[in-house]
Amino acid sequence: MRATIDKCTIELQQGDITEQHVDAIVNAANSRLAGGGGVDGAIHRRGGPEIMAETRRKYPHGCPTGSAVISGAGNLPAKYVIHAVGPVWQGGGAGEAELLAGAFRRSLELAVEHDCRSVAFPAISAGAYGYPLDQAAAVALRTVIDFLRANGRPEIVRFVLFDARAYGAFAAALEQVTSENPIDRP
Ligand code: AR6
Repeated sequence: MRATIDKCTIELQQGDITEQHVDAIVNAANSRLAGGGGVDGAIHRRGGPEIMAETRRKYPHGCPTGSAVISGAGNLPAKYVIHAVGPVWQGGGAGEAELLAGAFRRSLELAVEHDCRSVAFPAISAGAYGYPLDQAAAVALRTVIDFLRANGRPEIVRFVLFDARAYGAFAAALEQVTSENPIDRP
């Protein structure tokens, strides 16, 4: 599924983010940038030790929740890995939506600053961090659409969803967001 915002495209795809041939892939990291399971585990496993060596050197204090930092991509096909830190779900009253939006916004800013034309995101916070998938999808898509409208870049933003349930949640949220706020949906 895809949607067009001005000259940019949002794509939804089911698959593995480590296999994406895009300029930057986004990691669902933790604030210590210490590695872990899920997307983070897959990225460091396939990308090799270079990635963590670089983040340790450049970001010894980690990255605050709601923000992101950038590194090279080691052995992965992408050029960069953007390490975004989403919030742990605590019921919705602890500023989770704003923190999740911040992680997406800062990732997109870093992508633009590094001239990335294509960026792939996972469903940040919707795995180990427990953010309800439908709500995570709505925040992610609204934030990306607002950013693309304001900045006209990056050209391609792809959401790579690991399973059919996550794909379905993002597809439903994209339908919903685009019907509230009509955009071109070929
Ligand atoms: N490609 C795309 N999506 C994936 C992949 C993959 N290879 N693997 C898992 N997913 P999570 P979080 C999906 O847990 O919730 C780590 O330990 C997964 O099904 O990776 O932000 C970090 O170190 C889910 O829908 O990220 C942190 O401590 C989504 O990606 C913590 O987990 C996000 O799940 C971050 O938790």
